Amino acid sequence: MSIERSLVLVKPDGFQRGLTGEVLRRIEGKGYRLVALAVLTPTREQLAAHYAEHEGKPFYEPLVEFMSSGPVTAVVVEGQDCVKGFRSLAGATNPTDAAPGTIRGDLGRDWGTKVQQNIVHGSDSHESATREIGIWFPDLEG
Ligand code: DAT
Ligand code: MG
Repeated sequence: MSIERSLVLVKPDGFQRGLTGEVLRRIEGKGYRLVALAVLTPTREQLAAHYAEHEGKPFYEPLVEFMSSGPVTAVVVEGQDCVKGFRSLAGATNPTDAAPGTIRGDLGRDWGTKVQQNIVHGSDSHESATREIGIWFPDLEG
């Protein structure tokens, strides 16, 4: 049990659909704090760093293409075990599989959308969170 930070992105589909507020409401409702927030269109360089673990996979190029297609909201979230906790709020990667009650389960669209259009990103470990926060908020203090 520890207070930690996680890096959340409201992806271009979520941003475009006006779901940033809904995502933030769920994060704050859980008791997490917002430490930093920015609206920006990611560069391919940022995305290459962010998604380095997926380089070479079949979905990598479409993912980077999609993520650089428009603005996202990048958020640093802080709270008790919030890396795991936000992953629970987000639900399974594929919105079709995501449980009702989760962001992807409630808001993911199954009509003509691809898996990468799953509204949010959340860091998958404490180490990933530290690495990703450095990419999106290089000037943020500890
Ligand atoms: P997550 O975002 O749940 O951590 P991930 O890190 O495995 O999932 O993958 C990063 C993103 O890539 C994911 O949000 C959507 C996309 N993706 C993952 N697996 C995919 C697949 N099999 N086909 C298409 N897109 C995929
Ligand atoms: Mg991931």
